[in-house]
Amino acid sequence: MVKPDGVERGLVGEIIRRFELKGLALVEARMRSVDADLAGEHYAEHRERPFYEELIAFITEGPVMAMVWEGESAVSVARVLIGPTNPAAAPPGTIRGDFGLETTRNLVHGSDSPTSAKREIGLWFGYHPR
Ligand code: 3AN
Repeated sequence: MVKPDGVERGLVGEIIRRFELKGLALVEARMRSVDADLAGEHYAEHRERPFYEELIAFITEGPVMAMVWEGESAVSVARVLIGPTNPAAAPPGTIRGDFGLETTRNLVHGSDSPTSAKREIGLWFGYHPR
């Protein structure tokens, strides 16, 4: 998902370009705004964390580009392209390393496992892949 900061800064095309050049295939994309219910479901595992309120406020501040990408090791490959959580410490060449500075406004969300990806595809696109 391209988060509100990435959409607002006009980075959707650049982020899609990087995934496509790597060889992943875009199979779903939907630009949409996020209400507090969807945000809370999406980030349910972070509910007890100190940054939770800030995270929900941020993800609901403007539209996001939700996407489904397919390919060999898609989850781990996407996470390599995205880079570590804190953009200030992310290496150049990664999306966060090239375009971000702050941990909350870190441009992209990527599912952290195939199990999370299936749950999130259900949440955002309403179907459950095999
Ligand atoms: P990632 O997106 O790199 O998998 P997670 O799953 O640990 O990171 O955290 C989910 C989101 O919560 C991050 N993308 C980031 O926006 C936010 N977040 C994580 N850690 C912090 C933190 N220490 N301070 C502020 N926001 C954070």
